[in-house]
Amino acid sequence: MRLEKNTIDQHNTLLEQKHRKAFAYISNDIAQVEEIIGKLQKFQIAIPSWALGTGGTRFGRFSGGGEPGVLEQKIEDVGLLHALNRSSGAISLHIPWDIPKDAEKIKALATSYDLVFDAVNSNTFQDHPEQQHSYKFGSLHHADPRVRQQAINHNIEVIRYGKELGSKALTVWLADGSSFPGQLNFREAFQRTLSSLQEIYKHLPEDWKLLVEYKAFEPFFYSMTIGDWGQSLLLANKLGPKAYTLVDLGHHLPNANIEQIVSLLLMEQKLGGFHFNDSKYADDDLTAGSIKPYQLFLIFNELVEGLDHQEVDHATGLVWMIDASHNLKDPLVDLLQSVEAIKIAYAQALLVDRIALKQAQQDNDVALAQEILQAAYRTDVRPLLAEARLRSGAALDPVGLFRELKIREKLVEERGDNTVATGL
Ligand SMILES: [Mn+2]
Repeated sequence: MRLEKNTIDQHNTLLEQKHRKAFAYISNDIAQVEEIIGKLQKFQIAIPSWALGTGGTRFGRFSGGGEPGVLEQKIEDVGLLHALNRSSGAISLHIPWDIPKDAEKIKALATSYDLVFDAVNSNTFQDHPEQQHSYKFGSLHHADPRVRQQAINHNIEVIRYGKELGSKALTVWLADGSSFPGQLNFREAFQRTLSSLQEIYKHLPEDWKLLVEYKAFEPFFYSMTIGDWGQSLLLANKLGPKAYTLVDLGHHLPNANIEQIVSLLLMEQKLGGFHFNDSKYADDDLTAGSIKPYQLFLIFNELVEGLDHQEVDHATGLVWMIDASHNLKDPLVDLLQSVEAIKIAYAQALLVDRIALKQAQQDNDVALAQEILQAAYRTDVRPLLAEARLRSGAALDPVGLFRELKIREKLVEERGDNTVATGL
């Protein structure tokens, strides 16, 4: 289904008066309000094709109705999200879950929803029916050169699909590691990974990025071959200028200071992109901002500071993406909530009084530094986001309109009650 402009306009007309009041109240106090709204309008967060269906747990999967069964329907779902919030103008594909059989047609369909293709993702963390060698003991780090070559070829194929769709980045996340001491020679595993990535890097178009994602543990529980940002940065540095580190919020050991990692990667000009999600215990893949919204703000505080320091455009400087999987909520509502939480943290970070903060740091005025950060964090910026949406032609209340229009019920009518989206 497609959302018509007049449906959104009608919804907005009913809410506009209330919104105007809230917006006037907050914008009075913010000198740079127009600049912030402009930045919010520009800031887009890519939706991964695998987040549109209900995710599973290790113990089971409870599919919701009306899930997108084919790539065309996934694009349609992201189109719905983008129509509702005008902040999700990109889709990130996972190969081989979403192979574009007719790239031109797929591209035209995406364009009709005003969507572009973000990073393409390879998958060597599970076996696929047609492949010859198993990834049970890893892929790019595997001891057997035939397995490595198969994984390299897969990544080259993913680049080819991405080129056809106008994508500009390849994200590599490896489920390569070990679960028992002695299983792996760490140095050799790392070196094999590097030489495999070097092969893939050779096939990367000039204007592309190679994003190297890391993860502390899971699926392996003793070591991961790209386990932290240090290992990812080592690889990115050795690979060359097109290689970057990708930070997935859920891929750290508990209580890691992710904002400091972000700051230093930016300093090294090696932060390539982001996977947003939230977690309580491990890689829980919960809705962004649902558990630790202050951490999300602190991360954006460093992002804004670091990007401004290097005069990099916030919207285009990094690859921004959600990487979450939902097994309780409607995946579309959940994605709307994630995008909103990410943009709230971004808007709050834009509000930080940078000059005053710098002075407080210079003066070692610790209490004042905290006051400055928390003054921004405790500002209710939701009317700013709503105003940005209104000006972009999106809904003032995307989740409310989704429910009001009974979008899920309509998708169930169209697609059936017993659909299962490809993915996790
Ligand atoms: Mn990720």
